[in-house]
Amino acid sequence: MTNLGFITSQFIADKTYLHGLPYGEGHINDTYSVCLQDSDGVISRVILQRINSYVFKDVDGLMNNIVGVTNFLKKKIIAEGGDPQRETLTVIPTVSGDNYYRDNEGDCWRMYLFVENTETYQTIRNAEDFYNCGVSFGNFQRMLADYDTSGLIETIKDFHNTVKRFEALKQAIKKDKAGRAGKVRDEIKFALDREKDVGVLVELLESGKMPYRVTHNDTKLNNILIDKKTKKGVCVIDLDTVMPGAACYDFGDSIRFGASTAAEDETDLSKVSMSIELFEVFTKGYMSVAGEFLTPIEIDSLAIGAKIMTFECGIRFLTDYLNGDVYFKIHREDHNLDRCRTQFKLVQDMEEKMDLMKEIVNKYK
Ligand code: ADP
Ligand code: GN1
Ligand code: MG
Repeated sequence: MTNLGFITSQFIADKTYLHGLPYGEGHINDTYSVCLQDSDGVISRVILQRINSYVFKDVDGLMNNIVGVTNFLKKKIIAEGGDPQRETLTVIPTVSGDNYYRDNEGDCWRMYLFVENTETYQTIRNAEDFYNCGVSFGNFQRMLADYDTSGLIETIKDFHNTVKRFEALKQAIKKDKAGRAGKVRDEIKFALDREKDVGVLVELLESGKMPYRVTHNDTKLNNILIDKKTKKGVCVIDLDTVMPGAACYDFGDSIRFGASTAAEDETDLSKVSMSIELFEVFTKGYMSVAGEFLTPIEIDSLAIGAKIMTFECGIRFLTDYLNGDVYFKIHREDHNLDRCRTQFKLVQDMEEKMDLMKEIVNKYK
């Protein structure tokens, strides 16, 4: 069993470890909230994470990315009069000054300041809150617009290359490692019927028609810490996938998760749809910031980007299901299949609402 007290002491030696508890609902890393006490009896918390080394092979490069990006953001936040310890992540180094700690079993650990008085949502309760999320993710792209990408490694190659994701699905169907393909014929058909969509964004980027920007690439709702009182987005977290990408990746992934009327793993598909009201408030918030720097082609890509990001996520869940659940953490049988089904339901709904989605984007440009 992991000794969280020992791991914690590799980062903080002058406080007493009280306890550590699993925290959050991420699908990738193992996150703990760790309680500490100083010599005056003051209790504080930090975030301790075991980095998923199956997903992230180059932990040195990954942590250099995060330290580089957060240091850069801190300077901008200070210049804009914000709080650099609250509005971006703060990596706590190990006692020997490293960005992460590798334990005897080869697991890699990192520690962050705990951003207090915030919460994360799994689904949006109030449309206005989603407006604030749009502003935050728009601001994240804005603040990183002049970041020197030569120092960024690609932490997961071809992360949002939908063409390659589709290829991976075809391979998974062919190999059928977990013997599940027979059970998901409808989902496989749904995916294969949409092959024509998969190259749209890749083609725009690779032809140079659409610029690469520094994007977050995983802008789901629970990757933004929301102030408990003001309900404004405070801090964009989960910076593992900050890499060059298309602006619509971030817009699209936010819509995929946050504009859904149900949880990502809802089993009652009648509850799952893309709320056009939520789509509109997010678009309004995002465009209030990003409208200033996006090119017309990028603006045109937003609505279709939402659909493609959702489709891509659906095929990733399906691929993982066929491969035997090796990538995303699952908490029940068929969890990845349930997740795939919600994504495909959303795709179908977006196909019906696409004209309206485009009209809404145009309204705020
Ligand atoms: P994963 O990659 O597994 O999604 P995250 O980095 O997103 O991991 O962390 C999982 C959850 O932990 C987040 O959704 C959030 O609720 C919480 N969390 C992460 N970092 C912090 C932090 N610095 N302060 C407060 N909560 C955090
Ligand atoms: C993963 O790390 P987390 O839970 O925020 C995944 C995203 C998916 C998302 C689906 C590095 O995000 O790409 O969209 O699950 N992150 C990685 O919920 O693969
Ligand atoms: Mg996360």
